[in-house]
Amino acid sequence: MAYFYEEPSHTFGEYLLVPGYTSADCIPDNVSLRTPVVRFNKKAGEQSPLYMNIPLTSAVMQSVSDDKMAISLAKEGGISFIYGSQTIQDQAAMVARVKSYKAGFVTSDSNIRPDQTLEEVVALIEKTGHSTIAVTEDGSAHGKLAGIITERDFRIDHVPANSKVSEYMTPFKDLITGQDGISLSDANDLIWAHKVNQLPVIDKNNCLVSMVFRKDFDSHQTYPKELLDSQHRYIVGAGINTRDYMERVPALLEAGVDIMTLDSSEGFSEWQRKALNDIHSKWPEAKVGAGNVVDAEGFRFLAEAGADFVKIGIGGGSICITREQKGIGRGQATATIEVAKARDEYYKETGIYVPICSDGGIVHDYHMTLALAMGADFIMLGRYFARFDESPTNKLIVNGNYVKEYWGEGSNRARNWQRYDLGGKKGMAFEEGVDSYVPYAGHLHDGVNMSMSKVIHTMCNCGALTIPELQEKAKITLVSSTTISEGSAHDVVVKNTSINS
Ligand code: RVP
Repeated sequence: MAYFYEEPSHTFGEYLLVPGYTSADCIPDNVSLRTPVVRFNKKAGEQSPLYMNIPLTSAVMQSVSDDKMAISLAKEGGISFIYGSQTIQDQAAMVARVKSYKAGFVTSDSNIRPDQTLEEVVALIEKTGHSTIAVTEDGSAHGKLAGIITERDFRIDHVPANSKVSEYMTPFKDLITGQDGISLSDANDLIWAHKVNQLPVIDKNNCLVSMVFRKDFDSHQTYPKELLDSQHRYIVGAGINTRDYMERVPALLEAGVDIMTLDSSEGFSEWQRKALNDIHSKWPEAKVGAGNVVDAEGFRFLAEAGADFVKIGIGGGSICITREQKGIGRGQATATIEVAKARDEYYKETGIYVPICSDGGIVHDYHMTLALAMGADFIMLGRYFARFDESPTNKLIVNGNYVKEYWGEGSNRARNWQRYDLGGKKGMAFEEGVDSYVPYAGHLHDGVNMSMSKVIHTMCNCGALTIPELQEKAKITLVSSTTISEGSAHDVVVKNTSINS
């Protein structure tokens, strides 16, 4: 006979945290959001081989995690999992770009040739959002430097037709440049000494290596939590599938990937066990998460198969229609609570702590705190990150509002059928995700800082200075639907509706 769960499953919106005692030292400045990502022998006093400084990862999705997102999130202390629904070469190239990015040194593929026109400069400025464009002899990223053109060199509202870049640019002979190998602080000294806004860094053949911008040096100073490897490169993750991992994994490792995850809508499967086993036997150093699962049995299966972390969630993603299409899934809060219990039992039995990640379904910032309080070591978000400037998708105006595009990996647009693949040839692919717009939310740095600030404040209300302490001390209550409506402004006419939740 089928198994029936006695209780309905619940999601984050149905819970609240009841504050605990806040002592005098329980202040936001003392809170640490550091959290483990990879399994470790906790009983033996070991540390996880990989920690994050904030408990956020960006989803393995075309519309969320590319190299630009990965750099931006690593600056904040989290990890992006670069999407796997692209060729092995393209994905490995994205990983390599993150690993070769030197904070403060920018390499742009969007350069221009001296014989191109100002109209083309304007189009490039509009496309890239950069106000300074390097001019190289052949227009390539590392071509011989011919000059620099910025939007201050001509009137963008009166662009003379057919004018050549060479007539308006600052030519090479008049540029202040730095030599390859210059440190960021020396580059910054040159920028200030010569009152320029940017410094092209060139090699001995006068070919462009990178650019340093005045604003980047300043911003570099504002990332105290940036997540770096032992060689001071940004940490980056990547999604893999259960079909081509024997080719994809070595390419990603070669590119310098720090952590991978099997990306599947349903991970309690023979294919995930086999993939984990094959990968760990061939590349013992490789770190691979697995999922998604929604119960204790699924967790134990993947933990025993060697998963370095386990991802939780089926059907709760904002763009996900799996529950409608196939009728599988579980409320994200219930799934997280049950898997967290299973993680703790597994630790008691084996001494091994396998971190768990609550994936999808975060709508309000406080849902992040709830997911952590319910036992998640970290969280994966798609919709949240898609809204920022740094996501790979177009920013558009729809009905007078700025939006960004956001589509599911199971949508016709992404065509990531591997994520839903059950092996064999039978059956037709059908959509498990939608293509959508999400409200535009500005810079990732501002958004993430605001969200983490809320998480930290709530932790203080619960008397917790660390995520494990929150998990131990949190008092979590289910609430009625009227309690939920009491929680937002009610019985008043709100004047300012811009409060960011
Ligand atoms: P959300 O943050 O609620 O937007 O959810 C993102 C998560 O949704 C992803 O990390 C993934 O687990 C899941 N997803 C991605 N594509 C689809 C789909 O097309 N159904 N679902």
